Amino acid sequence: MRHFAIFFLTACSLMWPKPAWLAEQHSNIEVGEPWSWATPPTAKVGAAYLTMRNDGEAVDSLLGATSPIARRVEIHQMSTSDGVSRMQQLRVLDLPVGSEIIFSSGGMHFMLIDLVRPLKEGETFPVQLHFKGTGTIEVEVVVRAMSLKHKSAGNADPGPTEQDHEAHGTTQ
Ligand SMILES: [Cu+2]
Repeated sequence: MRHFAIFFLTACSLMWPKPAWLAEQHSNIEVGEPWSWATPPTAKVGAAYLTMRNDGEAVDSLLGATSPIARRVEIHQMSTSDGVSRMQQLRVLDLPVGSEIIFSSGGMHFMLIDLVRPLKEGETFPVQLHFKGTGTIEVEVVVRAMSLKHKSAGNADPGPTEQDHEAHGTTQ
């Protein structure tokens, strides 16, 4: 029942501005714009992005995420040093009071490992975010088309390339 209530409140907050009476009950974590790239038919991994804001008065932490779309969901940080891109798995992601964390192509992302099916443009799938203080928040991730712009060379923000995906596969 509690799980359902959390889902209901999450769904509400995505559709309408939060009414004052809801502020007490709703979590202090605001999650916005969850999205993902579409994947090629044979892809085994995908990446999802969103923003998280801690509007509460206490620090919270993201402990992990799960989804029926993939066997495992990991929090990854992508960084580049000496011209080499690396993925680092974060076990815990702290959310200080007032902080906003933006997951974005080429930066922090949720790695969807062992996809049960490819991600198709226009589809949505649920992801459960597990917070230490707030508990679980479920969001619907919207799948976007992999644009030609992102595939072209020389783009400063190339997004998750086939190479990145393969790299993930081999580091497991
Ligand atoms: Cu990754």
